[in-house]
Amino acid sequence: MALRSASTQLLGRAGLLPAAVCNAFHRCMSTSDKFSVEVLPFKAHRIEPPNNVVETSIDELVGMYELMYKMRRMEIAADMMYKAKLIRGFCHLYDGQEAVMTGIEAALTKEDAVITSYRDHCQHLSRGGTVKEVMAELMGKRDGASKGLGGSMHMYNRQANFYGGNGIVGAQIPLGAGLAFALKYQKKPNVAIAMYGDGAANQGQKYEALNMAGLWNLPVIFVCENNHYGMGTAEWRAAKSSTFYTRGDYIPGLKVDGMDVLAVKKSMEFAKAYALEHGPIIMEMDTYRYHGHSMSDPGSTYRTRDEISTMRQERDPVERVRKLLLAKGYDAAAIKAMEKSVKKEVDTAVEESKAAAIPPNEWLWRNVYVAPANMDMRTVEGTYVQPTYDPTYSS
Ligand SMILES: Cc1ncc(C[n+]2csc(CCOP(=O)(O)OP(=O)(O)O)c2C)c(N)n1
Ligand SMILES: [Mg+2]
Repeated sequence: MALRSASTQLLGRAGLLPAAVCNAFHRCMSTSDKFSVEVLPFKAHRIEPPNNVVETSIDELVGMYELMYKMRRMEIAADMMYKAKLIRGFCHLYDGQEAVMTGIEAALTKEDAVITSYRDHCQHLSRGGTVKEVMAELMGKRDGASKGLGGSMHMYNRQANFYGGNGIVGAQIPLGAGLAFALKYQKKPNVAIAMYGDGAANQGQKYEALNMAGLWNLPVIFVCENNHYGMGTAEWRAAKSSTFYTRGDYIPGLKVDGMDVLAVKKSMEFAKAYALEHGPIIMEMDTYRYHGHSMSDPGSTYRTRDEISTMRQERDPVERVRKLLLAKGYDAAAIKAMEKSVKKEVDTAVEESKAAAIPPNEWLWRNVYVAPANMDMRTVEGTYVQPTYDPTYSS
């Protein structure tokens, strides 16, 4: 599926985006023309890997760039809002890892299911959600993705088959296998993506999920986002074997450059076809998070500043696509125009979220099956109330 967002199309219609590009030798092509790009070869376990040549087009790259740039700006805005104490509690940012979700999405339709960990803001965007929904949820406002009742770790969008946002490390892995079971049971031509980190990859529940998924040939793609740290613990300190793509034993696996959106797209197209025909596969995405584990972690006590800046300079996933677009002759001014429009969208989402209302007190009891007896609720202002029990969603 080509990624091309509504605002890119608007820019295009307004004549801000070029319909054709010409290189230094004045060879011109349409922005929908296909061309090939070489990516790093894939490493494989118990499977013949696909080749490392990826077909793409300017249109697709522009869509990918816009989505990744939006993810980046949104996470930077979230960092600022957190420091201004407008966002509280847990908050795990995704900047650095944008190519993983963007590349996955390029190989899927919204009929495929996605489930992930607490690092979930950008998945909500890629599944078709808005910056405003994420920002308002982060600020605990009723316009948020989960009506302000979940916060950072609980984005959710049932219509787009996005099953969230899970705060318990690894919990989403068996749930992902369950989603695949449902898809197979309903005879749908779709896969489930279960995303987890290198830390979660050592958990027992992952191996139980792999066993069931392998036994029943479930169409599930286990995506290990290896950002090389679980909180402040480096992978080598926690894992006897950190070749996570081989850790499924009887389940095949691929290792992919997760900082290259085209490598991710190509590998995921392959994985989807494989999973539909044969069953589970593990994809290890080699990636990196720029921020600390969460907002309470400065992120520089267990790794060097040098490591972070080298990664930014040499492997940044957003910059990689921008450079590729420019190398293909795409107009720098068109990129600037798009960036400006994304920044505006993020700024507006921040302002609207600040101004939005908090959920009414009684919403807290909405998803509770039994009326809480004489239970006090502490409000945002620090007072105590006993809201009415109304599970009917009437308001
Ligand atoms: C069952 C459980 N144990 C511990 C925690 C605390 N915890 C939250 S995130 C995390 C590290 C996970 O690292 P990784 O799987 O690599 O994911 P990343 O944060 O790097 O995306 C830990 C230990 C938790 N939320 N749940
Ligand atoms: Mg990790």
